[in-house]
Amino acid sequence: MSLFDWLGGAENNEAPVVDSVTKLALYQKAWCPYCQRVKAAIDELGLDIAEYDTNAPEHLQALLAGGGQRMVPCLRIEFEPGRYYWLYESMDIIAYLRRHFGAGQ
Ligand SMILES: N[C@@H](CCC(=O)N[C@@H](CS)C(=O)NCC(=O)O)C(=O)O
Repeated sequence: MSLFDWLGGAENNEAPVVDSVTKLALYQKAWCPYCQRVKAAIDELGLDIAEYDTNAPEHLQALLAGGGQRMVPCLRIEFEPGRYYWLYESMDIIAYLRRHFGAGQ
């Protein structure tokens, strides 16, 4: 990981761009500090993004089935109806949200 990544500028150019936050959902856990970091960025950006707590078995199952890892946070991106990209890593999620849903976007 580069210094740039640590500073929050991580790049993930594979993650598909969508036109609305209604196509996004954050899989998270209340006590997870990495999730809190993402949620703070969501608040800062003023975004209204659905959140699913993976303490609920159905949400954990969806995350495992779709993303392949139980790790949170994970941003689910619906790039086509019913088709999802699963973006892990808090800094990548924050960079994605800032890049595509930040001020002036
Ligand atoms: N590098 C990851 C770390 C995320 C992480 O370690 N999350 C913990 C919860 S705080 C986790 O999901 N661990 C696996 C598990 O609970 O099964 C990030 O920044 O998002």
